[in-house]
Amino acid sequence: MDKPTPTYPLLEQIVLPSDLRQLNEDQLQQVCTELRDFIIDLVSVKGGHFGASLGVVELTVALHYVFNTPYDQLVWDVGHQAYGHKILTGRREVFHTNRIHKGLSGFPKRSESEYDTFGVGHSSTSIGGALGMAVASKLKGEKDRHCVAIIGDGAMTAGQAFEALNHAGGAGTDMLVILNDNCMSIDPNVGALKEYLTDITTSHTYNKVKDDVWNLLGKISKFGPNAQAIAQKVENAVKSALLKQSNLFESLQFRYFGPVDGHDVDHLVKVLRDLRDIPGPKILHTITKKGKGYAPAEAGSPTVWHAPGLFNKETGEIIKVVPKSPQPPKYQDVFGHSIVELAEKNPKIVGVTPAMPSGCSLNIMMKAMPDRAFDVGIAEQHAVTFSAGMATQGMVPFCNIYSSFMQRAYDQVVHDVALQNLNVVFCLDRGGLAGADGPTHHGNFDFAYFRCIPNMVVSAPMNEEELRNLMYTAQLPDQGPFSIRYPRGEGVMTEWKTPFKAIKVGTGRKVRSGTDIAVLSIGHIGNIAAKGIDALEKEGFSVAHYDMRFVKPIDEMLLHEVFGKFKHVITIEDHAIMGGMGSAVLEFMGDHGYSAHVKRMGVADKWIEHGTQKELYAECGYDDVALVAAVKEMLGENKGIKSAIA
Ligand SMILES: Cc1ncc(C[n+]2csc(CCOP(=O)(O)OP(=O)(O)O)c2C)c(N)n1
Repeated sequence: MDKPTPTYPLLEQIVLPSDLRQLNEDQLQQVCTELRDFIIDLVSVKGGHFGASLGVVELTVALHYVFNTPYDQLVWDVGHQAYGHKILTGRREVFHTNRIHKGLSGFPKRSESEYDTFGVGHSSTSIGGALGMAVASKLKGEKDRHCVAIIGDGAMTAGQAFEALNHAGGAGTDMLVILNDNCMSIDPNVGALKEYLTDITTSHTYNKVKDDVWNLLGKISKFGPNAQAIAQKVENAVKSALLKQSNLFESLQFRYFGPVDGHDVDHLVKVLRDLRDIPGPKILHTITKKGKGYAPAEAGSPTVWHAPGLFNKETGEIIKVVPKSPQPPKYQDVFGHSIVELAEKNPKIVGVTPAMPSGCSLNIMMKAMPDRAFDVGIAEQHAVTFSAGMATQGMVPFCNIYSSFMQRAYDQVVHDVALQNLNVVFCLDRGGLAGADGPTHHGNFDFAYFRCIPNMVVSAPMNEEELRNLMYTAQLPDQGPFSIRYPRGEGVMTEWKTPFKAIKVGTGRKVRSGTDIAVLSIGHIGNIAAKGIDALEKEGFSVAHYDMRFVKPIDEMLLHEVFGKFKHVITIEDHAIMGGMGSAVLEFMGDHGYSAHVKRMGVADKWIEHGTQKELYAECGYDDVALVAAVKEMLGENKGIKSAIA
């Protein structure tokens, strides 16, 4: 029987980068074509990040071709663009499990592969990570080991990236930073750095110097051991240009090379070979296009094609499942529309997002009120301090940051906002288990990390109406620091445009009465708990349900009622068990001398991998099924039937 024609003839010969390195240089373009097709074929039917990986296909192939990976260390920033890297490093055959429960992670992960040198998901860590590796190599005497950070122009806007450049440049460390410039973050990149990179790309001076530099670099391989001398000449050439135009990276003592076409794999191979042999800190500026090589993505919005979901790869049509009946909106969209409504009435309200306008839906306000809504770049710390500054002047900033990214800005929350008791409203999006993005993006810690900060109000709505009312309450005069956290995805109310009403801070509400046991929930997970309680009622259990709304101040009146009436209490939250709402309830019980059997349901003290939210709630044991089981375990299987008979 004839062998079937391989779909990806060259790619299928590559299990590891060592196989890639066996190929001739003139085969690399074909590898790029096949790698791109492979990504398109799989992401179109499985979903995931898309545009960024297509944009670095040539860079990925060239890096693994030139560098001796995994001995040489490639450090990808954010990691959403590393699909090509994964496919070339032993994971092609299992790539169809990408982002699926128990499958490959959507981001580089040390435990997954020795080629994944640094776990990532949050941005702007690559330069610092690679610098640490380079310094460690030097200390260990590994003179032949190369460390390369690959960072996008969006990720480069973060202070952390500049902190690392500053350190590396000052220390003169041998390392290469590749600045992959596609002018895009998820949304269009913002700020002065973006303008600067555009200027440098189009500057005649630099293009002239670039040619001089390449001429010199062309000689470097011939010079071999004299690389240092050549490097000096390169430096002088660039420095002479600096007299005419200063270069930001040069002033940080990096040697700057480029810009080069990041889609010309042959040229990239030559350039990387040359740079590999130049000592000291170097930066190579590559110009790429997000979605490169897939016409609908190149022609369409890079924001949409960042992670488009499933699509028909022939037509480029993004597949949208049209529900038969109206569905509840996403919490994100309720936030986006409600802030505009509130801001129309209250001129002090402003909106702030660190680079997530589409993700958190602040883009609705940016469109409606461009002067009052700010995308500050990937700069969570700055977003918080900037909000604090505005709050000192009587503005009411709604600073919307994903729960896991807020971890970056903890000191700013403590020092700049809470200590000064400023009225900044923190809207924590993606609170709880975030789903397919996995542990880097789960927002499991915010109740715990905010609850211990004096002045901070910590709240979470159970539905759209509560989100709107909490937002309304938070902008009333003199509220101080106020956090409102909600999960990724849809709420529960199709009719969600409810009139705004103030909620008394620190009050929960009784959702349903009962006599056998009390379930205390916080946030959206309360709806899933309610499903379990429905099932339990059908079996004859009488379960009281309270929606706490606030973790802090916690509703003490409500808790006196609960502990006065019930010997069995369950707390349930989409959050780490340690330090969250359940912990606050236990503290109350201890402080007031109550005694009851309290079971806390939430995320145990371990890392939770990726999967759908539903899969993860089940895995972590706090979905409706787990609640039914927990109630039965606490009360005894037949308690419901007995109480029904009695
Ligand atoms: C600390 C942090 N904030 C926000 C994000 C969300 N995020 C993921 S990718 C991305 C854009 C990155 O842009 P860039 O570095 O230019 O890479 P590109 O997608 O353009 O290749 C953002 C904002 C994140 N991953 N980490």
